[in-house]
Amino acid sequence: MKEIIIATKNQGKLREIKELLGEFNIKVTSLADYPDAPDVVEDGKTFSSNAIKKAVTIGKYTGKLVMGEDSGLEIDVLDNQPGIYSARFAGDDATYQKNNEKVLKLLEDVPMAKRQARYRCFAALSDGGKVIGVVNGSCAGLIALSTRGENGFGYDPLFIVPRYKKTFGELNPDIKAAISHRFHALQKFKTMFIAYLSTGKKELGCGCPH
Ligand code: ITT
Repeated sequence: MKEIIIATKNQGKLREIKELLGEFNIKVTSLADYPDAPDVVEDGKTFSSNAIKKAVTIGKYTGKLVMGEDSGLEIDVLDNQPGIYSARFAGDDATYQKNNEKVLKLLEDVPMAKRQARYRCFAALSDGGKVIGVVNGSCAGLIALSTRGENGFGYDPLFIVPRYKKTFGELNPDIKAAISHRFHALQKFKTMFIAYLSTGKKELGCGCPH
């Protein structure tokens, strides 16, 4: 069975990506299955460059198909912070709770009408370190006045989806899976992946029976 490695240590992301790739007859692994893989230093200035760096570093190390995913939250009134620094917004020892507290503190005096935000997700595909492509998706929302709900991970207890007037923390994970930034990026990723696998076969003259 073919394998794709998701170059992540984030269990929340991995759970969602596995779910979204569920229909594929492919083995989905992650960095937990490659404990000696090199650390990826996320020093890119954009989500895209960090996603590519994850895919290329782990692709070169393993020689396999790899997805690098970089994502985060952009808040309008904070000039799109935390952005690429979402995981470590409250510092190197940041936890999801500390990050959420920092967001709430910074937005203390900001009324609901000015709390627009969006999640963004970039997903890069590499084959043995060669970049095949990078795709992205986003999801618009509002930052709540306090954390609400236990579902999801990261900023989800703060992220209100206007259509439901509930946070991703409160909403059923199936709803997040159908509308999130990751869902939109992964739809495009699947198209790119299928196209690559079919061209790859032709180029390699793989000896398949057809
Ligand atoms: P890897 O680099 O190992 O993949 P990471 O958590 O450091 O893990 P990122 O650098 O891409 O990954 O940072 C993503 C952060 O953005 C994540 O830790 C959350 O704080 C936030 N985030 C991204 N997607 C999210 C989502 O669907 N729900 C809640 N928070 C999310």
